[in-house]
Amino acid sequence: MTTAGLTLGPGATRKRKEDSHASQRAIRVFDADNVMIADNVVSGPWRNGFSPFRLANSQIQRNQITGPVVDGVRTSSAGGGALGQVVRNLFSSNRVAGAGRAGVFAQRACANQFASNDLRGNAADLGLVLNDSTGANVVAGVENAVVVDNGAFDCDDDGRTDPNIITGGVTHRQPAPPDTGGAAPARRQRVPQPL
Ligand SMILES: [Ca+2]
Repeated sequence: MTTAGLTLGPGATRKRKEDSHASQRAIRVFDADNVMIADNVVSGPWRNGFSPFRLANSQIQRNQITGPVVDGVRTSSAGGGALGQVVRNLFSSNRVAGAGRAGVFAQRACANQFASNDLRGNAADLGLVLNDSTGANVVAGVENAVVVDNGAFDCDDDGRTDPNIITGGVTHRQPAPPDTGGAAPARRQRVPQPL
């Protein structure tokens, strides 16, 4: 399956209002393996631009998402607490700008690659968030803006957490150690490194 070349703009507003579930995400892909999501243009106040659920071994490339209310890309978001993961996908050369929270917000995501995306110009300069249910993802590229890595998930169920790997010229924040208990998260910023 290929989803390519769609243009989803503010003109879809009326339809979104009529179908409030679908309205949440401009592009929703679920229970899919080995698909290509490429060259789509999403603009306007969608909640999330692209929201994959149980997606594996797929390529998400060269999509342009501007102005989502929350996130440009949001993985594994489902009502009712449905479980599933987004695994082993390649997100490359996508651009997200103007998001209300983050360019990419990843949860329940393992072993994906985020490469050469342009995630600058989102709220608080937040390009990519990997929450605690992520692991073994690889982030590369120099235009990711701020990357927050809270990954602490055991993706292969071997009893050990599988850290995300963050490279490139990014501002890398890691969570406060669990024993601090403070309200203000500690921020450790690394000097940008060449690829
Ligand atoms: Ca593990």
